[in-house]
Amino acid sequence: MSTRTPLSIDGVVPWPEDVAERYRRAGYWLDTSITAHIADQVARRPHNEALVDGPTRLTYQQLWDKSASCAQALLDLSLAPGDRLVLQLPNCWEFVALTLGCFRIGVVPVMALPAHRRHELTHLAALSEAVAIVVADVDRGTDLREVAQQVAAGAETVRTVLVHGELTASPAVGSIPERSLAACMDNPVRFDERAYEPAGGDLACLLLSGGTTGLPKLIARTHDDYVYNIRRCVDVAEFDEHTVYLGTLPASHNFPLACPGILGALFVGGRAVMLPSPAPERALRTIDAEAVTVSAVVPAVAQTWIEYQREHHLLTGTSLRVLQIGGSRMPDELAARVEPTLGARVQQVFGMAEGLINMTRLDDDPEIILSTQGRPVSEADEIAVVDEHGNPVPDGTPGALLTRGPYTPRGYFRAPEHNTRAFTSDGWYASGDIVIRRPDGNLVVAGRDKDMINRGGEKISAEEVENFAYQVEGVEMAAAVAMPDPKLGEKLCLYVTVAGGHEVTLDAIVRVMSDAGVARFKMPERLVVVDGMPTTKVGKIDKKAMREDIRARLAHENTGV
Ligand code: OOB
Repeated sequence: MSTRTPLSIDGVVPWPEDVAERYRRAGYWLDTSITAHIADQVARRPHNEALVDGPTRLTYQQLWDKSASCAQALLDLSLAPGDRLVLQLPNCWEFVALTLGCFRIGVVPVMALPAHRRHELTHLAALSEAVAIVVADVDRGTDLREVAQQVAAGAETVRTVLVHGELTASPAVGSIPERSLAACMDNPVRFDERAYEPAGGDLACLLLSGGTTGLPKLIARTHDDYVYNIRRCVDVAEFDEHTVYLGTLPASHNFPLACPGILGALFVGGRAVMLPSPAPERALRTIDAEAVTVSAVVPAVAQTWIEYQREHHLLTGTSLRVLQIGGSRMPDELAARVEPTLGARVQQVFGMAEGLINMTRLDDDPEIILSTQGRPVSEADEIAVVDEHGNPVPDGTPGALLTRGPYTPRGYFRAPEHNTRAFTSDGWYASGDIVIRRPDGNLVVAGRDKDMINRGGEKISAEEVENFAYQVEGVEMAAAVAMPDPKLGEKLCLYVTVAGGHEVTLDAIVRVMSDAGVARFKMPERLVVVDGMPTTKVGKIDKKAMREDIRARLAHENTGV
């Protein structure tokens, strides 16, 4: 247990002291760091395998040593406790070693997604005032080293670029020197661990919000709250030392990182297997080869695994016991196909980087598992389902979800204005989801009242895309809405009105966004030019009408009627 007082970082919204005290007294918050829990497992089973990435296999002791080397390298690069580091890596063992290295010395990783590009990374670095950025060399044809230099040019606090892979052969004059991440992994360790051990109240990491505003918000997760998040998820997902977890969604996402995910497997002495993509062939082969017992996927990925297995019968073993599915609403028909094809029980997970995690229990009745998104993982999670005036609605009636609890922070990082909208004055977080609470306590996600498109679990803020559309000449009004997609659930469709004499194309909009360095998954996939936007009675743009319009257009095209 740490005896240090937490570092104060400007812009982190704390829980009220009386609530914090209650969480401590109830044993929800232990005043321990994330890495202290993993250190226990290192001491207990140093020679057990902790992490697998292709041919690389690391025992608990080896992973621990690599993470210490990483921590030393960060200190040598003059990073100090409380400093932020933008972390963008594919799923690989280095991701884990570096994340643990950060945790051990109180450096705070900002969990960027692999798909992010200049636009998002610059924003994340500037908002967090990051002093370092870690990227892979090249990803899907983009030179991320170049992107990192652009980020450093746009966010002046960045003074270190760490690269996973090959360094730039001949860096441009004036660019920030690149360091090799590989060289950080075998550094002799000199720092005194006890002097750096974070306090429970210290910031552990900054997660990204699903995003309903122009640019992603950051969520400050403390060691206390994240440790509790992991412990509760470990219990409900029944992880233990025999767990072999396949990490195939991007590891920087809360779901595969900590619900219970990679960190959960390491908390209980299990093993995590890292895969950079959930593409079905390699994923199914890996499940067999590594005797994976559990994985976490979005519904769109579950569907590709089912289809692939039906056709190619790659899974021959019976190791896979549980498939956690979440991130977007799973159609009930899909849920019913998982166990017969993949041989794994379904665990629905309805969670958010902002905190609250709901899960079905492994021994729930099939009806609950197949048709609800589960219930909170903690008895201390407070849930309210309310109408548009904030009044509770009866069970069985759809309403907006509000929540509070020991791992749901009370505000976004450095976003005071947005916090007044997303949080009530008494600290409830309004998730923007419309849910039905059943009398048995399980929640069913019935829709949402936030302006976001959920593209197979990847969240896109409508406002962000609309802002880009307005940069295209001729666009008068723009509205981004979700259109149904059989594979991803939703895709982004953009409605525009156009000034006389102009022609606006989807290409032109996509070009503006790519030129600005926006992640590919946010690009609109369809453009609808209309004479006027439908409006509600009070004169607001009526997105519901547009969603119905695009649904009708697609149905018409598919049936040809
Ligand atoms: C997870 O986290 P985020 O932060 O990317 O997105 C949160 C939002 C929720 O507010 C909800 O709108 C949607 O994603 N969502 C679901 C869902 N799980 C998440 N909607 C319907 N059904 C579900 N099962 O997506 C996330 C974080 C931790 C664990 C699992 C998912």
